Amino acid sequence: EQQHRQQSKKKKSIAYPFHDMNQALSDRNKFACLYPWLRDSILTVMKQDNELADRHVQDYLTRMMDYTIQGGKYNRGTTVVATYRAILKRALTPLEIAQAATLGWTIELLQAFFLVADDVMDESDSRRGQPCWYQVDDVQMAAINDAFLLESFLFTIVKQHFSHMTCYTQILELLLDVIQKTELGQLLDLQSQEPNKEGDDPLSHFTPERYRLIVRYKTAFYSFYLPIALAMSLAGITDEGSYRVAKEICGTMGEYFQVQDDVLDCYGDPRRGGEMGSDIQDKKCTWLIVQALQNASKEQKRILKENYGNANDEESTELVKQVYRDLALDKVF
Ligand code: GPP
Ligand code: MG
Ligand code: MG
Ligand code: MG
Repeated sequence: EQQHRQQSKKKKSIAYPFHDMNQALSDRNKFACLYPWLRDSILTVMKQDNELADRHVQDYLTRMMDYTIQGGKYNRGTTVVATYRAILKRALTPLEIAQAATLGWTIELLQAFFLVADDVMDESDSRRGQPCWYQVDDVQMAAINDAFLLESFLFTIVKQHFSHMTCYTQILELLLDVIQKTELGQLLDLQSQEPNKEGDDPLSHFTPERYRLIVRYKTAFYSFYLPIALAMSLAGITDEGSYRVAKEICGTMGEYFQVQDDVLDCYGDPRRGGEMGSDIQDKKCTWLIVQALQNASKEQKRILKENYGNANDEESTELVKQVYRDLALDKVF
């Protein structure tokens, strides 16, 4: 409590859209209400500081942000609000909701930054039910720059809203640390897909240890640990032990989440909101292939080696899926 009262070093009043924060709306709806306001405040900063009032620039940025940031489930963003409330153990004031939601939006921007770049690297076609941003006709490789911009915008928001508070440095360090960890996770992920050298066992990297490392770094830090840790920072928690415990628990949750995602990629129903899976063709290090290799007979291993990661080959994919079925991996899950 005392730490919390000391949070604001100086007084700074930000004209949050309190009207929306006061309404009887769910956290998710209050969270969503804040988006146009935050987007426009980023655009205003661009106009003021960088003389970027040019209509072309403003219109492009508006379109780019609307396209890439919106449309997700906002689980990460709204978790900041829920965690903040859980830590303070009481109802939040409209200001507290607005602050926690703003911090939540920084994770949504971070996620947009990652996904725009990831779709280029993975040569994906669609995301959240629409073409990937780099697949839009007049965007293409400008998407790489847009990913960098999205990253920079999240720090614009953090500066605007939290630079007057004692938790500012902690928030910045958390974000920088988690960005680095996710990028290292992406590296591990990309390396597991690399074509093998002649004579190598093509699936030798797909071990449980390797899997665990990839998903903790690529997914768990930014999806599970970051929302909790940001809320902890906002609430004035500073002792490192608490963050260590949170990191451990969130790592396990993130691992479970990714295992589920991998299972849905193969067994999910595209008609019920899932995308058509492509992990087998893309030679992804998934929970399913790791499990299969752990339990496969010699003959099944041979089938997996010959057919895993054969892009655009439906027959190969079907053979891999048959091994998964024979090993009853859905039951194992
Ligand atoms: C998506 O993983 C990628 C990330 C969450 C991290 C990206 C990090 C960068 C530094 C770019 P994926 O490719 O396995 O998932 P999806 O199926 O959603 O593309
Ligand atoms: Mg991808
Ligand atoms: Mg990827
Ligand atoms: Mg997946």
